[in-house]
Amino acid sequence: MNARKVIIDCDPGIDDALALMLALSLPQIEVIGITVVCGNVPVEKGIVNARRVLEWMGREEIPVYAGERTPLMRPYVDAMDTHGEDGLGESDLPKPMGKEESADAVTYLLDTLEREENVSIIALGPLTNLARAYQRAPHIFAKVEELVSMGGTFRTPGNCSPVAEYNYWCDPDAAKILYEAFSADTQFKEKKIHMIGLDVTRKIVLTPNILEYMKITHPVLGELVEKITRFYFDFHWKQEQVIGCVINDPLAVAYFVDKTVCQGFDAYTAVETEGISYGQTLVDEWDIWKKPQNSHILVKTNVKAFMHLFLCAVFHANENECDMVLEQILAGKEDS
Ligand SMILES: [Ca+2]
Repeated sequence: MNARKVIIDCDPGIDDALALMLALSLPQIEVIGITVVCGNVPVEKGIVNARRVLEWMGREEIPVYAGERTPLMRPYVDAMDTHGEDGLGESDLPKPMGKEESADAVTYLLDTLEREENVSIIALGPLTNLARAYQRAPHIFAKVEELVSMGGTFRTPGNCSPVAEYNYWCDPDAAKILYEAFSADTQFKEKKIHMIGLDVTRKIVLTPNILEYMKITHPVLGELVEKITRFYFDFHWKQEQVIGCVINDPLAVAYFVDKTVCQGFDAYTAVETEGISYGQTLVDEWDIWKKPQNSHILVKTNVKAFMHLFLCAVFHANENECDMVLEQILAGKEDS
């Protein structure tokens, strides 16, 4: 199998850590670099967490680059209330050995896209690094093979305001620059931003039962996941009366390798940057504006297919056994 070359742009972050674990476990993906952006946590903490995950997965050779430390125009608001002061649920895990590379993330992104063919980006945080790269060299950034972005929301409420999801709310100007580019800049040649928004990610809940199964199939990684999600479990209970936690980012990775995990439609999408609805994604589902379509909006997801992929790839679950366990755990929840 020819693995596809991917740069993961992220803000780890508990669910980013889980997404990195998935990406590093899938034979379909070759993670060539990780770029960190300010988001859930400041860049310095995000780098430490990315390196922690690389250590857990025995992949310390993958380079990690420090990206933008503030959004393009707005003051920076982190999400450490959700992810803990360390970004990994106050898990107090040992510091990793490595450190970040000397080049900055934006320079690395552009150098790599210029030098190599068929490089895709999976963006799991605010789009600041990518917008900066596009602003600096549009013709190079437009070479990106595929861009999957966890962010935004179409029909379901936001998580930072009634209409806005955190990544695009944190840096709406960056999101706007990229969505506009994919609509108006012909260099992108019909490419779309694959928007994995809250419509689909909210369906992905890591429950105590699934966590228990992770610990049975791979005790070392299962216990790490338990350590980093405990805080997140508490947050979800207090905030939304959910037992377990929503894990947004891994779905973007799963969708990248298996397009049947989510279904959606093409549309023009605008990002609001002003007023009380800033960060909102306005999806022109009915093509009222008649603008070139810039996005593929995912609205349905197969929870069981995602969990199966995640558990088999990262935790080495047996395929048949995993099927049976998910039947028990997810009864009536598939294809939501
Ligand atoms: Ca993230």
